[in-house]
Parts: sequence; structure tokens; C-alpha cells
Amino acid sequence: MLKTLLLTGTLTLVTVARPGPAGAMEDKYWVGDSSWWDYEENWDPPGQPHNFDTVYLVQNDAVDRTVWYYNTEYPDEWVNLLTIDASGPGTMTFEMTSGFDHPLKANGVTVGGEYAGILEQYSGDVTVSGELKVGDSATSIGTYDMHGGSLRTADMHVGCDGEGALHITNASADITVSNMLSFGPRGTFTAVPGTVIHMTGATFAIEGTDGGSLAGLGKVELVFEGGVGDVDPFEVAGEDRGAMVAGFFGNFAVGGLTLGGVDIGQVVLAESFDNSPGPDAQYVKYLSVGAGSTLDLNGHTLYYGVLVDGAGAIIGGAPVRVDRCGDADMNGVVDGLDLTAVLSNWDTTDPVADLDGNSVVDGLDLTAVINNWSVAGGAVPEPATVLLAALCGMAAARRCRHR
Ligand SMILES: [Ca+2]
Ligand SMILES: [Ca+2]
Ligand SMILES: [Ca+2]
Repeated sequence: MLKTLLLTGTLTLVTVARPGPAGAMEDKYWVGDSSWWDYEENWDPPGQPHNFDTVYLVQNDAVDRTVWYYNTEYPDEWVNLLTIDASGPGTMTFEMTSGFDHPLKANGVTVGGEYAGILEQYSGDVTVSGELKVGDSATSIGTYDMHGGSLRTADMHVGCDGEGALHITNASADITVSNMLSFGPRGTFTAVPGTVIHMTGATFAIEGTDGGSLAGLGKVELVFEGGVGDVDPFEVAGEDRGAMVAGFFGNFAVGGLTLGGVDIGQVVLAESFDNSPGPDAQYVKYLSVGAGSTLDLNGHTLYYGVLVDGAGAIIGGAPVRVDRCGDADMNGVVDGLDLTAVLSNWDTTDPVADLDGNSVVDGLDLTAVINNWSVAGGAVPEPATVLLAALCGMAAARRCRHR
């Protein structure tokens, strides 16, 4: 629709010049319907927010509104708190529109404060010096869909006390959290493979008890790179299902835990919340502890599928390698992709294809693929995937007992 409007000229981008010097900080309320951020008449008091104004994208009627962000007038100025919150049946969506790479700088952003709010980011750079809260109070529903662009925030809380959803639909989304990334009791998270979240001094916290609601964790790589003066707690959240691939599904498993990026990373496993039955354990598909980095298990159980890099220090216990049962890429299906991984890395030390962990890709790894062959090339629905993983785990247990 937006493109249509632009092409037909029914909506013309006009940046309204504000005469005179910048005024004092104000409370700015959206009073327009769906329209552009920089149109003066959409605001009460009139004028595009800037200069640490407190911004309310709120409404209480049945109209669905989208506020398209367009800011060439004050690209370097900050707003104080931006709140996106609809109390009526209509939706309130704040959209960082595709093709307009305009920066948004805020002390804080609340998506769903007491009611419901939606943030759709296709483009542009969001910088938050304090808290980005998605689903703040108990009555709120917040949704943050990130399709591109960048986010730099001190804190990101997905589901503070309310329902908060984070959906990352494009691996090009550039995300850095510098103080805390938390998922609350009603937080949900989905992501596409290849998603990376940079943790530059950030605690990782989970308060939920349903691993399936945070399935995105299994797709994301968390890169801890806070430097020498920083040690980041990491909440251990999964159910201890033993050294089996079943631990990777619906169980708070993280796709990649990487220590060391632009700087070294130091992480200490922590148990602040009882997320799962029994003592919590953490599953990680790809574990990398780079030279100079330190991972402190702190007495907790950490399972991993592939040790990508172990040049750094691992203290406080020893991580346990999961028997991947032929599932080289840990996607819950043993199929042609796993076979290709083994054959294309034949006679190398490739850690992904080295299924049995004997440091060479050979007939033993090929046998693991063949013996656990599950579905011939087809994708299977999630429940079946979990079942296959569980069966695979059971098979592994039987083999272990036979040894
Ligand atoms: Ca826990
Ligand atoms: Ca597989
Ligand atoms: Ca091997």
C-alpha cells in the first residue's frame, strides 16, 4: 500500500520546517490516523517530536493506525520515552519503513505499555540508551517484528510482566544488547536461522517455564564480547534430558553460544529462576569459546552438539557432548543434508560432520547417519520432529547400554 501511495502521488513526503529555536521538552500525543511521523499536524502539540520529547502513540478507538517513521529533520536528536499502546479495538503500529534508513534515538521504548502495541522494523537504526520493553505491565501485549535494520539497546525485555513477542524474520537484522536481554514468563521468541545477537556486556535472563515459547533461541547465535572487565551471567533454563538430541527441542536450547567476537567474552552460568523440572541444564548446539575468553559453568550442566572452538578457558565443570545420532545439523531430521555434511567433509576434522567426536570424519560417522536415517529429504512438522529426536535419543540410550 505504501508503495502505491508513493507512486500515485496521493501521499507526498513533506518535511515540515519548524521555525525558530528548538523548544522545551514536551509530551507529544499522536492525533492522526495512519500517517507519517514528520507531519506536524499529526501531533498534539503540533510538530515532529525531538529534543527529548516524551512520545505517546496511543489511541482508544476502533481504527487501525500505522505511524510510518520518516525523520530527516532531526536525525541526530533523541526523544525521551516512546510508548506504543492502543487501548481500544484498533491497532497501533509504529513502522520503520523499508527504504527509509532513518535513525530513531530514544532513552526508552515501550511496545505495549498497559495495552497493545506493535513495532515493525524493516529498516533504519534504533538506538535505545535505556530499556526497550515489549509487553510491559501485566495487562499489556507487545509485538516487535524485526525484518531488517539495526537495534542497539542497553536492555531488551521481551515480556516484562505482560505478553511480549519478538520475531526476527531476516538474518540481516543487526542486534546489539549491552546490559541485559531478558525473556519474561510470557515472552515469546521466533527467529530465522543465521540470526545473531551481539551481547556486549549483557546478562542473559529467562523467567519462563515453556521452552517451546522461545523456539527462536534454537536458531540464534548469541555472541558474548564484553571484554576483560565484564562477566555476563547466563541463565541455565532447560530440562536435563541427558546427552541426547531430544534436549535441543522445546527446551530453551540455544543455537550458538559464542564467547569472543570483536572482544573477548566472559560468561558465567547462573540459576536465578527454576525454568524446568529438576535441576536446570543448558543445551547449546554450537559452542565456541575463543582464545582469551572464559566460560564458567559454575557447577551447572552444559550440553553441546558441536564444539566449534575450544581455545579459550572452560572452568567450573566440563561440558558434555551430545550424541547427535547422525543429525549433523541438529535440525531434528537425519536426511540428505546430514549425509552431504559427512561426505563433503570426508577425511577431515570438521567438527560438524564428525558425529562421533573422534576427530576424523570417516565410516563411523557415515554409519551414524545411515543407522539413524529418519525421513528421506522431507521436512516434517515440529511435533514429529520432536518425536524423531526423542526416538533418536532413545536409540542412543539403547546403543549406550549395549556398549
Ligand atoms: Ca534456570
Ligand atoms: Ca539433520
Ligand atoms: Ca568421526
